[in-house]
Amino acid sequence: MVRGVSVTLVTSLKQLLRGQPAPAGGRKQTSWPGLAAHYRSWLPVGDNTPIITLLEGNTPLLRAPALEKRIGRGVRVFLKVDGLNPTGSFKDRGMTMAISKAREAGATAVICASTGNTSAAAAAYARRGGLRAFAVIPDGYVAKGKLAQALLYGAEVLAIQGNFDQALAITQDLAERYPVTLVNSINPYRLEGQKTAAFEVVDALGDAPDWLCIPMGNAGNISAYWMGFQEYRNAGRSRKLPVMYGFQASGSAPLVLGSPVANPTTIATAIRIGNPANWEKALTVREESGGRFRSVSDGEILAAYQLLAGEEGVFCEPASAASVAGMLKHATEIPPEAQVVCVLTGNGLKDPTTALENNQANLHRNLAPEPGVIAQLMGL
Ligand code: AN7
Repeated sequence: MVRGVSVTLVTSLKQLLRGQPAPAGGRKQTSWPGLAAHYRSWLPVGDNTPIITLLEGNTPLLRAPALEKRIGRGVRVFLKVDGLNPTGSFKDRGMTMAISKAREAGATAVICASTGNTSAAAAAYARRGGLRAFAVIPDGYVAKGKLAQALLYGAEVLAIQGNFDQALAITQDLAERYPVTLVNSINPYRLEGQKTAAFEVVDALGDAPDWLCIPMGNAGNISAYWMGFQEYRNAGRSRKLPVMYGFQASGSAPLVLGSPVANPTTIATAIRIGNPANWEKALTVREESGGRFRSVSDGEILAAYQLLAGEEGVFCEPASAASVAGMLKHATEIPPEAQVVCVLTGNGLKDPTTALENNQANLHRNLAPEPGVIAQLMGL
């Protein structure tokens, strides 16, 4: 009993220190309140900020035994499964903040350019907050699930005959000339929200990992993670900082090549980006963390994508598998016994087309509805 009381007291004290009211009756809060409430003291959230939330964050950090077996040498591998956020990607972390701050500032409409996930998240949070949402996308290069989400969440979807980089340029121009708030990762509140993923990793491991592997498109997420790791280290929540490994698809690898790519290509449409918006920030992350930017081929991405689903039971989208493809490709660089976190940014269900066209399983169709026919195919 005494122990229970003291735990409650410590919890209340912590909440008081963070400027949060203790739950009514002094009871320990047991359900996740969303990342803006949970990490409130670390975020630009004030008394007048209406928090628009779908209870994003608090995603699993899952051990990956099949990957560990491949790498060996006592290396421990964890997957940050951010595809389990409310709209199925890490974008929700940034969007709860961007939309809350837009509402606080009195905005009535938001706009984004997107390869898909940003549009889904922007639409969901905007509508939840009573705002209009506009999404400018590259026609024909957004995975089906993401487009379906944006439409169902009630966004105005504007598909251009051009790529993401052109869509972003148009979007920035419109946001300057019209009363619509830009919610791409140039919006600083996006990175503020996304840095909470690094907090969660440290909270789960008790310290920062040795390596962090992450896919890069606009390089907003790698910049946000680095911000989170630094803030936690500076506050004494962790002792070390990870080495940051950013991976791009080889047909869309401007940060690896050191110059923009005019016509980016890759099966991982989420990161089909030739001129990243957070270019300078990304270079700073690489330098400060002693990290590396590397590219992985579509074949390597698809192999990691299938391995994750087939051996770890984790279905992520192709862009997310770039982090694991990169880790496996450069596994010999990982120190023995090191802890590695691979960020899985989006859910596999986002892109059913790629899954159906790239798997080793047999889909037996047009079968007679008879047990004998089925049993024969089962080979039992
Ligand atoms: C699954 O939705 O840019 O390096 O418009 O959807 O922070 O850009 C998506 C990017 C990685 C790259 N994984 O993150 C968009 C968009 C997935 C993604 C990235 C994206 P950043």
